[in-house]
Amino acid sequence: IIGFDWEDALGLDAALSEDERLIGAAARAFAQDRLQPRVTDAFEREYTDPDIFREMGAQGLLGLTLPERFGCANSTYVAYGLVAREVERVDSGYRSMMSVQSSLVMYPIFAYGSPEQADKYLPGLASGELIGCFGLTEPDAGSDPGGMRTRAEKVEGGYRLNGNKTWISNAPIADVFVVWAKSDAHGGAIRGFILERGMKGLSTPKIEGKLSLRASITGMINLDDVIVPDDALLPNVEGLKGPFGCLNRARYGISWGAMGAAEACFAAARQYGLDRKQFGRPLAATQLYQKKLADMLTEITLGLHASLRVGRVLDEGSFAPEIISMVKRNNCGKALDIARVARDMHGGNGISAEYQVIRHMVNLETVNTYEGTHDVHALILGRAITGIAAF
Ligand code: TGC
Ligand code: FAD
Repeated sequence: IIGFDWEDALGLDAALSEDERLIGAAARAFAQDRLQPRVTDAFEREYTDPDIFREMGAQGLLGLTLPERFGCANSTYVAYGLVAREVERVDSGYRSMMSVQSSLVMYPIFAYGSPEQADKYLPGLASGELIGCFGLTEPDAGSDPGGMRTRAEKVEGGYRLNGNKTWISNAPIADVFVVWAKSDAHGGAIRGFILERGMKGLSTPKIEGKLSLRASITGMINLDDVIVPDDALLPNVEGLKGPFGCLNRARYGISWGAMGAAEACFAAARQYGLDRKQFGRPLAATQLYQKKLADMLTEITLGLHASLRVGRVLDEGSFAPEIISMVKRNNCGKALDIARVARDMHGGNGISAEYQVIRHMVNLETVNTYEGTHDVHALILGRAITGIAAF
């Protein structure tokens, strides 16, 4: 008889390699020992500790899938997903810091950069000595990044960049900026540029007053006649497939991360229901409470296994981006539903920072929106299903 394990109902653990299991366990220990104790205070004070990048780097969690010669683990996308799950079990903001660094900054430098660019930036980004950010979104170009206004103009020995990026994770504390702009020297095509802190005309004001993802700093990247040298251009990609190639990886990681946040909410609601008595019995002894737990566990289990399958496909090397849209969209939407229900199951205590669920709930509002909103991913799938773009 195979016993039922509510923490691993369909045997995810058994489907992992030994290495993946070890990486997942190490990430869990790191997240619980180092991140969990500081998150409530960080969220309350809207404080992002830059040391977290160095701590993640020391733990080998940054750029996990990239080669060892850059100080990375050369591991699988499944392992990367497990790390995202463990970090986001604590807080979506901390996972955000990790995914931007790994998938949106290190990956494009590795995949589209010159060997010199890779050697210059990747070791520092892997150790967390350097902090990176990714500038695609603009005030008037969010879901439609093709409508960006940021321009790169050819000048002698380099390019002059003008424009404004907004809602950029890590920007106010970043050292390295992967910025996407339309380049006149390339017929107006979108190209990637690597910028550095301290360049004249580059400023990164913080966006204040977020009520979601407060432990992860967000800002703008303002480019006012910023001159970059020729070798700041990412030479090996042109067009929207550049940023989307990075987003595929980050969106995939988010699909695991969102399930980590959902698992935290589910486990908290289960324990609360066992501990809390009303009408002379534990809340968990009521049919409604149990139905909610059963729904949560089912969605988490299906979501995790779908992400595992997508991870295996990514590790095989060729994939349709739509499968990533499917798990990013589904897992974010389900995680948000689970967090809202878990919040309700905690009654009045559910709105308190101490019980954590409302922090996950408000964080997941962001996670459901960034890297392509829930509806934009529906439209990506709708286009693949019907052959008609309905954006
Ligand atoms: P479309 O015509 O569909 O495509 C233009 C070109 O891009 C290629 N492409 C992809 N390539 C690789 N992977 C993908 N997923 C791709 N999707 C598209 C496509 O093949 C084409 O290439 P080519 O060679 O023919 O030119 O483009 P569109 O303008 O119609 O786009 C529509 C849509 C909705 C798919 C797209 O714009 C979209 O995904 N919008 C959402 C925007 C988004 O996700 N922004 C994310 C900003 S970064 C962020 O949020 C970071 S938060 C991080 C954190 O803190 O964790
Ligand atoms: P809009 O595109 O204006 O969408 C508003 C609403 O309209 C949404 O519900 C959307 O689904 C809907 N909608 C849009 N188009 C359609 C359509 N055709 N049909 C039907 N409905 C539609 N960006 C970066 O580049 N780098 C980052 O590091 C980054 N970090 C972020 C961190 C945070 C905390 C947040 C909140 C955002 C971040 N973003 C980042 C930006 C994020 O990717 C965008 O917010 C997201 O892509 C949505 O764009 P938007 O906010 O302009 O919304």
